[in-house]
Amino acid sequence: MRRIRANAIAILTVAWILGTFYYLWQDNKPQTSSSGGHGGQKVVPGRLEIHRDDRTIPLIQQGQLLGGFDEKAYLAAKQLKPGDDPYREHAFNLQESDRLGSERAIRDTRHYRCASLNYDTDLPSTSIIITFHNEARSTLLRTIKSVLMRSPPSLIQEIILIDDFSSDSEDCQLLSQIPKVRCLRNGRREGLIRSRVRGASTASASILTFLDSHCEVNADWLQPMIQRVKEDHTRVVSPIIDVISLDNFAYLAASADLRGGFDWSLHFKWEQIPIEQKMARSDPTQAIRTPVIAGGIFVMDKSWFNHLGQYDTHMDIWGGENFELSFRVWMCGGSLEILPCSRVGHVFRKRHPYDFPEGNALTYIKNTRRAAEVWMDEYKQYYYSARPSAQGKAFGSIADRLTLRRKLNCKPFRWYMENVYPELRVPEQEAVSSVLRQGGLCLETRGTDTLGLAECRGIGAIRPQSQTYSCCFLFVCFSLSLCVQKWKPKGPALQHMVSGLCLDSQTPMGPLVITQCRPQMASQSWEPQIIT
Ligand code: UD2
Ligand code: MN
Repeated sequence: MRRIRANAIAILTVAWILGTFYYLWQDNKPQTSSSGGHGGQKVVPGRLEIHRDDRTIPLIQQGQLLGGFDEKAYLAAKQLKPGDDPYREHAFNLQESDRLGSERAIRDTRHYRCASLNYDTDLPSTSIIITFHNEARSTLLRTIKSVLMRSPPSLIQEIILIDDFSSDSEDCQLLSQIPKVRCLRNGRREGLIRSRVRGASTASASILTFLDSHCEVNADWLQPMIQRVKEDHTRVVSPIIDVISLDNFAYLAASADLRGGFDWSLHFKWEQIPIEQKMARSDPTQAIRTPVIAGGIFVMDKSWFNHLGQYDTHMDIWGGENFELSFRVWMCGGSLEILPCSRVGHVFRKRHPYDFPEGNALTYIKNTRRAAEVWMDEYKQYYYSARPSAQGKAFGSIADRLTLRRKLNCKPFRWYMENVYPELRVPEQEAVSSVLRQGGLCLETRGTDTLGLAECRGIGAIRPQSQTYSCCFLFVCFSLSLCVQKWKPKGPALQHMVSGLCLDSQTPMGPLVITQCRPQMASQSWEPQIIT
C-alpha cells in the first residue's frame, strides 16, 4: 500500500517537473511582432490567438513560417526618406503601411454564422498566384504572410509571385527564401493578364487562387472557396472584398449585399443584389451569384481555367480581363459567385501608380473592345454608343478567341442578358446606333436646322441620339438644333410631340415638312436601320 503511494507521488513529481519545463519552454518561444498594442494575447501550444474586442482570429504559429528569410533587412532596405510624399510611388500611404509591420490582427468581418460552418477535411490544395509591378515591399510581404498565417498549411501548395518587370528584381527574389514562395520574373513588362497566365501555367496544384499584391486575407478565407470549387469545378468563386484604407490602412468590412455589375461602357461597379434575390436569401452564408467579378481575387479549378482558354493574352497591362473572363465563364457553361464567408481585404486606389506604355485610355479601350467584339454579339453596339471613342481604335486580331468561342460552343450574349444580368437595361433598340431610312434614302441634316432625304452615306445622317434614351425615353429626339424637339413613333410615322403633326417627305429630294399624320403613306414611313 505504502509502495503504491510512494510510486504515485514519484509519478506526480515527474509530471509536475515536466509540466513546468514545458510551460517555461513555451513562454520563451518568440512571439509575434504584432503583440504590441493589440490587447490581451494568449499563447496556446502550436497556435497564437489574438483576442480582440469581439472576435478571435487564429494565427498559425510564426516561428517556422519565414524560414531563412530576413524580414527586418528586407523592409529596412527600402524606407521613405524624410520629406518624401508617402503617396507618390504607390498611390497609397506608404508611411502607414511600413509602420504597420508585416502582420497585424484584423477584425473577423464575417457574419457570425460563418464561424460555425464545417468544410471537408480532404479539401484539395491550391497554388496562390500573385502578380505585381513595383509593389511596395511592406504590402507585398503582408499579403504573403497573411496567406501563410490564416490558411490551413495543408491547403497552400505554393505561392507563385510573378514579378512583372519591377525596377528592383530583389523585391521578388528575396521573398523566395520564404518556404513555399516561388518567384518568376518577366523579362519585360507584360501586364497582369499575361503574367497571371504565366503563373497559372507553372502552378502545380489543381486549384488556382489569384490575389492582388496588396491584400490581407481574413479568417478561414480559403476553405469556403475551395469547398465550392471542389463540389463543382465549373464554379469560379470570389470572396467579399473588404477595404483597406489607402490613407490609414484601417481594415474595413465591406457590405455583404453587393455583387459585381457594369454599364455599357464596360465600367465595373458594385451594385446591390436585386431585391427579389435578397428576399429569397434566408441564409446569410449562402453564395451570391454575380454577373461579373471585380477581377483580382478569385479561385478557379486549374483544368477549367485551361479548358476555358485561360485569359485573352492579347490584352495588355490592366483592365477588361475581368469582363472577358466573366462573360466566358457564364456563356461557356460555368458560373460566378461571391462567397460571404470568405473575406479578403484589398487596398483600393484612386489612380494607377504605374505607367501604361501605350497610355491608360488606349489600353483600356483595346482590352474592353476585344471583350466586346468576341463576346457581346449584337449588344456590342451599346458598348460603342457608350464609348464612341473606341470606334476605330486598334485592338488586334481576335480570330483565335472567336475560334475558342466556337469550339467551346458557348451561348450567345443574349442568353447572358436574359439569364444572368437581366437588370442591365438595354437602351431602346432603335434609339441608339441607327439611321432613319425611307425607301433607299436616309434622313439627313441640311445646314443646321433643315432636314432632307439623301443617299445613305453615313456622314450627316440623322441618328436618333443615344441620349434620347435618357432624356425622353421612348421618344426620338433628333440631333443638333432639333434635339429640343421631341418626336414619338406613330406606327411607322414620326409624330411631333407638340404639334401632333408628322414628318413627311412630300417631295422626295426636297426639304421635309410636317403635316397631318397619315402613317400608312410611304412618304411618312420611316424605318430605323441598325448600323454597327
Ligand atoms: C482591379 C482588380 C485587378 C484587375 C483589375 C482589372 C481587384 C481587387 N483588383 O483593379 O486584379 O482585375 O481590376 O484589370 O479586383 N500589375 C502587374 N502588371 C501591370 C499592372 C498591374 O503585375 O502591368 C499587378 C498589380 O501590381 C496588382 C495587380 O496586377 O497586384 C492588379 O493591379 P491593380 O491593383 O492596379 O488593379 P486594381 O486593384 O485597381
Ligand atoms: Mn489592386
